[in-house]
Amino acid sequence: MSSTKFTLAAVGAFAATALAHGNVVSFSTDGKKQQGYLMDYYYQTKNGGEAPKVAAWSTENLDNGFVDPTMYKTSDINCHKKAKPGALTSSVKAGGEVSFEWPNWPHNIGPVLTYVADCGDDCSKVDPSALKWVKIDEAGYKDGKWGADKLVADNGIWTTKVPANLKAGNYVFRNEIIALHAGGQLNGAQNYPQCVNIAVTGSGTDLPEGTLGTDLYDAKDPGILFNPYQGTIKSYTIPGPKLFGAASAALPRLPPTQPSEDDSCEAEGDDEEDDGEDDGEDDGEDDACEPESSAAPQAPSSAPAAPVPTTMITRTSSAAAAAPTGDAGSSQGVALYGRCGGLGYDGPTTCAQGTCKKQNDYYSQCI
Ligand SMILES: [Cu+2]
Repeated sequence: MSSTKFTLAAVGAFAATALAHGNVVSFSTDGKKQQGYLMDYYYQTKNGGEAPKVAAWSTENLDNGFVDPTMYKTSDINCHKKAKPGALTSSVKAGGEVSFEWPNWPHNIGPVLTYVADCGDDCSKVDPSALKWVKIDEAGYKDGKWGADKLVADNGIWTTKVPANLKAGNYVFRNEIIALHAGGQLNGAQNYPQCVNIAVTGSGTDLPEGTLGTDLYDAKDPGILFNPYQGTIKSYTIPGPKLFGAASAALPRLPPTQPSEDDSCEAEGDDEEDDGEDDGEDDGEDDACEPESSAAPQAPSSAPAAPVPTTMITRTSSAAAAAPTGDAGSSQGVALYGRCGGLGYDGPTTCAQGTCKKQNDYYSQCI
């Protein structure tokens, strides 16, 4: 995993990891809560099951990690790694609100942005690399606070107002946090994009030309290669295209800041070896998207019962974290991609196929 390599390279033998926090586990439109994509669904599918149909996009964000600037010119910058469109489409009124839930969000340094991309007749069939993004919401650095400070203060809920004049139609909404605690070094920024299909209703007609995902950012943009530990921050240029409805006068672009040599953030580089399971245990209440109320997504019954952390727990780990070793030759045992260990688990620990690998303290898996 490139993020693992990067973090390990950056911080040496040790890295602090935070519990899972890289996925939007639920979202709300006009106050109505709906199911997000959970990493459990990925494992369910791998186990031959069927994942619930949701409007949120699936990803293969198996380490609850991020997209880094070396991936800005790949399709993964659109909606995270190997993202595929959600099967459903939710809806919101123009002028209404969409909220995204990022449980246990630990990074308070960096901007938060929301984009929409017109997906034509059917968002469930769209190719992410063809989407053209229009930024409808951005929070950079203001009055001593980052956008992400607000997200943390609001318990991981980010709320975006849909422009009242936005053209009615089907959109992919893209909420993104760019964590900059390591942004002082080249390719140290961490982008966490998450996508959901939402139709905007109303009578709006405005929709500016959008920007392809691969054109959104550059590794050396002043708001990407940015040292947040430079003392008093006098100005911060939010990356990406201009905001919907903003005047077209371009803001002066500052030269990129010097990469910092002694980045105190390095001690908290993270995200490798985060767990590959959800931490938001949504109860499935009011989960259904409107188009398929008879097929309401259910909480996966085989979901590993991970304790929901109430605070961010930091621990140190090395790449050689102990993992129970499965007996790959056994004809008995856990199926490929099944759970084979972790705190609170008391099932079989040998794998019928593959090897039992520790993903985190709560989850080991036959892979
Ligand atoms: Cu992180």
